[in-house]
Amino acid sequence: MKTTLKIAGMHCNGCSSNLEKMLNRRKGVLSASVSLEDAAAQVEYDETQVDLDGLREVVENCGFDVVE
Ligand SMILES: [Cu+2]
Repeated sequence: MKTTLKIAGMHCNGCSSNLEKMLNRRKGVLSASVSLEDAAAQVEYDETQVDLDGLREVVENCGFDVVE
């Protein structure tokens, strides 16, 4: 499963690389890449192990928000 999440609250490369690292650590995430310019995270995940709420939780734990 692939999704693109719009992320609010990232200000620098430190923000985006931290979020990318934390997403990649989440169980069920196969690959995640975060773009500061696009304010977006592209995430490929195994939907049997993590869902959108789980991904949103990672984003919020990093101090950012998912824009609906
Ligand atoms: Cu930052």
